[in-house]
Amino acid sequence: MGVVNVTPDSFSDGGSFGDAAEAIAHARRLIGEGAAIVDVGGESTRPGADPVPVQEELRRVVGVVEGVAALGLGAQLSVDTMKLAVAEAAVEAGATYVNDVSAFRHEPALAGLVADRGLDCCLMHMLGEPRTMQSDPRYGDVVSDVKAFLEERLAAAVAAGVPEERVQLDPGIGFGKTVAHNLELLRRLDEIVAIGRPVVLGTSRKSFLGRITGREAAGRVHGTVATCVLGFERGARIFRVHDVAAVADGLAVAAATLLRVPAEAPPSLSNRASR
Ligand code: HH2
Repeated sequence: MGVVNVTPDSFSDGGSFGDAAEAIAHARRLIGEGAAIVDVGGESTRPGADPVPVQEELRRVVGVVEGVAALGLGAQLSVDTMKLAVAEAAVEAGATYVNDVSAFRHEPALAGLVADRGLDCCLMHMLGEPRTMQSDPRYGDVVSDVKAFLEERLAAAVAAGVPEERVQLDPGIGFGKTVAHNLELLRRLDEIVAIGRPVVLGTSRKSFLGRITGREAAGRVHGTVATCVLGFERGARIFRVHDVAAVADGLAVAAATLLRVPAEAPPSLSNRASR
């Protein structure tokens, strides 16, 4: 899953693709590098971020989703939003996947849209909300707590009519978590995988990698690849990343080693071969 942030303030690439044409070109590049899903977002969720008004988020997102759909490159289009109105407009523009970091808590009616339109969705764990989530997050056992939360949100989505097969789950790396919490989740990711739904992992360029390597966001690509390979080994299968080419190489090697997937044609890279 390649990240396309159409925001002035995202933590690692804010302002890089604020213009729709640049964002569409970036999406094309990510698909060419092997992304099977493109995740378009118009609201930063970095720690301390302020909410974006719905009209502004619509303005940022809809034209980009439309433009990427018009490329006809076959990648699935995801909208990264907590807002029903933004998801509805993105779906009209061609999105078939809703990535909601609030897991349908911000606007529960989002579950109805996913159910009615037969969409895929990602439900993510977050402690608190972006503005305050990094101030002293605490858990009993972080993995058990995140797992219980995701099981509850999966049940809520199913109760709202979303087929279980449409739901993917994400432990929410960096969303109300210390460095130790993030590493514990990564180390024991198999316990989240055991819920039985595909697990999405979003470690890309995040600050815990900076705390370990001493690098700024753009220099965290090698650390990102390490986390994706560790996550793959523990059963995660969708990786939300900024640096698709590097991660796709890491995952191709991991898949060839662990799954004996033929080295020259891993499914995750079939896009790359043909574009
Ligand atoms: N992380 C971010 C945003 N959306 N969605 C899922 N499912 N999982 C994640 O880990 C996740 C996410 C934050 O990263 P980014 O989009 O690069 O930054 P920002 O929120 O500042 O735009």
